Amino acid sequence: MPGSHAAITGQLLFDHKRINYKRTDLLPVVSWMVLKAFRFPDVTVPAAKIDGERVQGTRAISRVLEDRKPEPPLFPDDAERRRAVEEAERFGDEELQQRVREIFLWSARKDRSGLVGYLEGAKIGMPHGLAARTAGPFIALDGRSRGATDENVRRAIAAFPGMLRRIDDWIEEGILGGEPPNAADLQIAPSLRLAMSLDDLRPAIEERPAGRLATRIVKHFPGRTPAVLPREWLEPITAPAR
Ligand SMILES: N[C@@H](CCC(=O)N[C@@H](CS)C(=O)NCC(=O)O)C(=O)O
Repeated sequence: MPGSHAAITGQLLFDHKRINYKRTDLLPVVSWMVLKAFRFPDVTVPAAKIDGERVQGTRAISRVLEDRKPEPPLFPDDAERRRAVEEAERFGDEELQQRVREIFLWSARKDRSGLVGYLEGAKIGMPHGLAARTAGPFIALDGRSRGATDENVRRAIAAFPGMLRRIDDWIEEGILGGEPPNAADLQIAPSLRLAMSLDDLRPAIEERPAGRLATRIVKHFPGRTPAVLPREWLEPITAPAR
């Protein structure tokens, strides 16, 4: 979907390598069946067919693309810097992306009024308004299957300040934020942009280096979700630093 952070990373990787691709939009949950029908081993996007080979997952895609078309590079040549970029990419994939997903799915389940925006430009074979209006059970199922529980969401919000500090530090050290961007920039920026589409989280992100990096890399991110999270859950990101 246009508002899927992992799928945006997939697109940015192809764009970075200047490789043309045909994008197929899939509604969440329906995507599980379609990906199985196309014999992908897992049920997540991005899932790509590259020269006939099925490649699934943002980190698998970045490696296959780097291997097939080394220029422009996604990873630095220097071994130590490469390890640092790979660690930042891993963090973006395994930690940040999932925490943001939990918070987004929980929030979208509470208030679907902004959902239609995340479909901007999608070709899904039905009017976007209808898809958004009937999305309730799909979001609920997706939320359950991806662990968007109260407990996980509270934990994700509590982890947010530390994750943002880590990203700001990487920017200061030059591991993130260089020009052209590397695989870790392209992994992390879409997750930050999805987080910034939530009115509850945007103020804690947009004015810091992490937020500016995200906006530079993902110029336009579709969708917006109103503030719905309980105030006390948000204390870790709203309380003034002591
Ligand atoms: N961390 C993996 C997984 C990506 C992932 O979970 N993608 C989500 C969309 S953002 C998905 O396919 N969700 C399927 C679903 O939950 O219905 C990656 O970066 O490729």
